[in-house]
Amino acid sequence: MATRKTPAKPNVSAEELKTYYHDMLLIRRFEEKAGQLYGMGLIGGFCHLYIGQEAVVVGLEAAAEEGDKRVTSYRDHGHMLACGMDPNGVMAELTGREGGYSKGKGGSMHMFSKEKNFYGGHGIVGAQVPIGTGLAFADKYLGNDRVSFAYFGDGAANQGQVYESFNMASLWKLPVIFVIENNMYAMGTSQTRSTSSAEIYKRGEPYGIPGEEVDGMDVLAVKAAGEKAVAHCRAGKGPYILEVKTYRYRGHSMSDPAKYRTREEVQKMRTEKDAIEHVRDMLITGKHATEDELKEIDKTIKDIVNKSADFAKESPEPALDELWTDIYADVAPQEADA
Ligand SMILES: Cc1ncc(C[n+]2csc(CCOP(=O)(O)OP(=O)(O)O)c2C)c(N)n1
Ligand SMILES: [Mg+2]
Repeated sequence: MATRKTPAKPNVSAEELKTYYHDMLLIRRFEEKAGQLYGMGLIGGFCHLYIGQEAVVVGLEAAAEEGDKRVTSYRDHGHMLACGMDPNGVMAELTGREGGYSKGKGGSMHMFSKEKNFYGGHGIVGAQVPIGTGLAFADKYLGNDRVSFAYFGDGAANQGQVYESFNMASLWKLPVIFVIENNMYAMGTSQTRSTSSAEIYKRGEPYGIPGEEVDGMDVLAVKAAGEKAVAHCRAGKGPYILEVKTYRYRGHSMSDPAKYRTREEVQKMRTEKDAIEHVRDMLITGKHATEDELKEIDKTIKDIVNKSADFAKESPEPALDELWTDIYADVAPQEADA
């Protein structure tokens, strides 16, 4: 894990810091609530929580602009909230209800928002990488200056399709940022047991893709790296790789007892590296916010999250005939846009 480079009093506005604090805390509290609902049997199937990794997506969203696109894996609730999707719709989808983003038929790993340019939620490890590359291809073809973020894990970085994507993205100078969220584990396998070369950000070198390592527990460092990558892509220079070092505090999914690492390892990360506590410290020590103001933010978030859980519980299950809808498109997308 890289050491933190952010000074105690960085050159950012109080408002900016408060926004990051808010956005990261929203993800954390939302995920904690999802974990509770799972425990109560209200969420079924798989559920992969993002707790610990919040600074990655919040930092990168701060570097993105309206119209940029994002696609990620099954560990996707944080990405949805960070790009502005409605917590009610996300929670209702988790509980398989009509009010969910996929009308309760997709669940945790299969949500999309055309409005927010969120292209999923993908359960097949690495599958989102060629999809993100394709999104960037579309933007290049259309001649706009949009950028796509393709997020994937350290485990997914060992997939062959990632390198096919690197090749095409570099060849055609596609505006895609490959974001490797290196949380040190792929299910129960640590990176040291699975990965021959530890510096994943260097794996673009044979394709001529620049890459860098980023401290993913420091939202300001992530944002700065994101801005650099975005500028590179928007200038037409092709893809960029960010290997963001992070850590997940919970198991791989809700059914993981996490026997492959020690409690002390998790505790050490939580106490020494937590991204939310770090911003909290900056806010308080830099006198950007008072304890009372932060309490107020905490309360606002608690209300949003509780409301989303109530909405999810009250929304009805999808009607039986919904089984036969949303299987094939009625109109081909090209015709719909014409
Ligand atoms: C093609 C494929 N192989 C295996 C799996 C089972 N699987 C699900 S998640 C996972 C680990 C992926 O780890 P990583 O890419 O590091 O992402 P993280 O879960 O840490 O976010 C595996 C092997 C799968 N879903 N798809
Ligand atoms: Mg991983």
